[in-house]
Amino acid sequence: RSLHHRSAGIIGAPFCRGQPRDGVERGPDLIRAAGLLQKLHEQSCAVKDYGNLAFEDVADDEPVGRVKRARAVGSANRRLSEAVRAVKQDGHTSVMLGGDHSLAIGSIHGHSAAVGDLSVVWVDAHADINTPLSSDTGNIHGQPVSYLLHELHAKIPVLPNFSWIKPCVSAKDLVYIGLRDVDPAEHYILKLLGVKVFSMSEVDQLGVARVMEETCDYLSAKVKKPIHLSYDIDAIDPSVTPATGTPVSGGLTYREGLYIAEQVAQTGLLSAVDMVEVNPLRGETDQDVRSTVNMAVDLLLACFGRLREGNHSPDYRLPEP
Ligand code: Z70
Ligand code: MN
Ligand code: MN
Ligand code: MN
Repeated sequence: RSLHHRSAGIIGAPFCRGQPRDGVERGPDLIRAAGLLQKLHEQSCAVKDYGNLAFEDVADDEPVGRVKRARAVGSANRRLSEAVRAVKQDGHTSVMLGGDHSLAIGSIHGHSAAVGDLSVVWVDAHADINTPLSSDTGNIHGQPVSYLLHELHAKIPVLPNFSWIKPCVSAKDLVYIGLRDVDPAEHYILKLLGVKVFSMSEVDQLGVARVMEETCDYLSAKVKKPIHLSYDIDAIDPSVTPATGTPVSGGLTYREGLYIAEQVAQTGLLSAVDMVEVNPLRGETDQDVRSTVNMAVDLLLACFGRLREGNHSPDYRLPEP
């Protein structure tokens, strides 16, 4: 299968209200400035840039219980959902550049609105599956999966600007890779629902090759659903990607992180990808930021078929003397 039958539809989502730290809204422009579009083009991938979404400022966004910035997060994700749905209806593989991980609500919701049932590969140090009531921090970037799962629907209270969200993912269609900072409530939920989890411990035990073999077997066992890859840059070890809100030691290496993206791409089922939590203000040096953004770009290139062994298009011909 050749590279250039895929096209990328890029949506920038400069949004940070799902967590407390400024800077993550700069992700989309940074990732573009590192040459993402040109590099995709150079690997024969058609690209359409839909630009950055404009999110409305929400006044008086007081906490609802412990949940912070619910109105802003609900409103931004409603816009994002419509945008991702349009990108999918235009026939592209959707690329959502965040922004914080609360944006997975709108991205996955809009993807599902366009294509129906899908599977989700969530690559992250965190499970992001707290319910609004189980969350200790109230930060919605630690909760997106809870709004999306059918099985947790009854545990989700009413929140302002959240009533449009309909759960659209089944627990059996979700796979986690890279977990190493999971709250007790999250661990309980993962066990209760029998979610497929490859924590860093399983990466240590099995190696990344078997983790991806099992992930792909698991997801293609019955019907082959389109895959939504939601990639939190903090899944990667902070020695490689320090410029993120909550770095957690013991993460995926550059090579393991890339291998995950390569293998998901090789299934031919990748239909949408999120690249989130790149925060330049959290890097101590320019090199910290460069290394983090470079990882994000390399992961996205792998999502569109770039292989470390090299690539060539099917019509390649050697120059004749
Ligand atoms: C914690 C919470 C978190 C980052 C998600 C942490 C959540 N479980 N942190 N992504 N970077 O607040 O719910
Ligand atoms: Mn901000
Ligand atoms: Mn996350
Ligand atoms: Mn995370």
